[in-house]
Amino acid sequence: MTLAFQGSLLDSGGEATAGPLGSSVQRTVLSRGAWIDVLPGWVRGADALFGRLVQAVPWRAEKRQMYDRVVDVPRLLCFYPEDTLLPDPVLDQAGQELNAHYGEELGEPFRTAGLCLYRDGQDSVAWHGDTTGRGSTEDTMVAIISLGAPRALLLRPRGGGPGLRRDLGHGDLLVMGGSCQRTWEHAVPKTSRASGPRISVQFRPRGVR
Ligand SMILES: O=C(O)CCC(=O)C(=O)O
Repeated sequence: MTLAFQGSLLDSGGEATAGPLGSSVQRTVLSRGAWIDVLPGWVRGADALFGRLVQAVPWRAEKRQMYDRVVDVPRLLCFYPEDTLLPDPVLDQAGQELNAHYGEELGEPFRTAGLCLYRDGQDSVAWHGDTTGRGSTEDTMVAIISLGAPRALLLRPRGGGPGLRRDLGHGDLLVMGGSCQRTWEHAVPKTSRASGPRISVQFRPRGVR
């Protein structure tokens, strides 16, 4: 696949690595037991990793029913279930570091990885919480690594109230925790601005989708 991508001037250009998560992770406490953690530029050499994933991942175009029509899902996807080989060793390393940092608080490991490729500003995901599984009834965590061109990830409380926005790309980490999947929603809206491609890698525990 060929996608025009402009790397970050801040990217180290070296080997991609995801090091230990320390005290530099910044937590923002939201309402109703939800929170987010953010660590900008966590994955070093993220642009090289982005380039490898574009090529190595068997990206799939999906369709979904919308009222009486079947429409294209506006992004490409690939899901790695529990105990499958991830498409790059840096993602295994990232998963291990996430488990080392969050394992005690989460009470279980992150086990699956969902990858999404937003090819340009017209690709998007609508407002939702990850409530297909246990996230509808239990506190949990979803950890997202963003690679490639930054896109806005918006969060808003269900039922109304002020939301927030984080622009994520180039190796940034955002973790949604506590009740975030059932009391808040998140979205990556379309943008009419020129936007390069972005990959989102979401680590989730067993039974959370
Ligand atoms: O692009 C992102 O980082 C968000 C992805 C997401 O919310 C999802 O796939 O459920």
